[in-house]
Amino acid sequence: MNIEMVANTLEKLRNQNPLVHNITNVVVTNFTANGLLALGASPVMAYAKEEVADMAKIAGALVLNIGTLTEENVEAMIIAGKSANDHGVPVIFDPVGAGATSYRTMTSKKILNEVNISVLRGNAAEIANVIGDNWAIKGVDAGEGNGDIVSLAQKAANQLNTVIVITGKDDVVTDGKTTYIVQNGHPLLTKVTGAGCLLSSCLGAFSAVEKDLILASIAALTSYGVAAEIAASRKGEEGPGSFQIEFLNQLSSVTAEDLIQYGSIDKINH
Ligand code: ATP
Ligand code: TZP
Ligand code: MG
Ligand code: MG
Repeated sequence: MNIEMVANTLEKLRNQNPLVHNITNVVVTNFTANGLLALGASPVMAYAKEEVADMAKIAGALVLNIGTLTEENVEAMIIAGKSANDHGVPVIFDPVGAGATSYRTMTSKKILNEVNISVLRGNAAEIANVIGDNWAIKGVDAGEGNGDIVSLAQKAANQLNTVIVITGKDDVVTDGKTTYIVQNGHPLLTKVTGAGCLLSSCLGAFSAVEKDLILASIAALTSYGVAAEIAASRKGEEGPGSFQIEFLNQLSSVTAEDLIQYGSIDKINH
């Protein structure tokens, strides 16, 4: 893989305008829809168990997010996930807050058992807790852990047989065999609620247009991180409010050339 392939994947997304079906949380719904639109995807939020199977099967990707989970929407997530699996639609899962309560941990495991997940994205604490490792979590934010995120991601990928994306200051992408680190991003993203959730939905948008899920994930992380860096350079000094708006602008205007110029992607040798 090279940076031109990553840049081409962004152009493919913009050309194809994929439909992304999200079952997400009440905190981030509007930001997620606007972020997907800005990036060049077509978002839909649909939660009723009577319709989720139909929506998931016509989508380019399905994104499941347990940020404000209820028994009802977990049931809908599983119905949607099975329909997506039956129709070859990639499923992204964001186990928001796994480890913070046993209900979130248990539900994450249940979804991973019942649905074939294409990409699992979370902070280090969420991924660790999903596979039964210890890592402190405060609500939805990763606490200090003492592990190495590359080993954690590889262990999770091998255990769950899926692509793992762990985000934080550096982002790791692995399928257990091939591993990359993406260093783009900006600390102001941690001051915008839903920055992780929107990223998971962007992973959906890229997975809809690129079957190689490692390439799709790297393209999502690089586009997202470079957009954040440009937004911070323009509006960061004004604070998180101005940054959030400028970040949406930059998700829409970040170019393939920007990724070639600013993308910071390293392959890890096993
Ligand atoms: P948490 O709730 O622990 O903040 P999250 O689900 O919000 O997790 P993040 O890990 O914050 O997700 O990742 C969201 C985006 O923010 C990713 O693109 C990531 O690279 C970026 N990011 C997070 N922390 C930093 C940082 N300190 N410096 C640069 N980019 C960061
Ligand atoms: N509480 C439940 S979901 C949510 C909060 C604050 C949003 C979490 O968003 P992110 O993207 O993980 O920061
Ligand atoms: Mg966050
Ligand atoms: Mg999160």
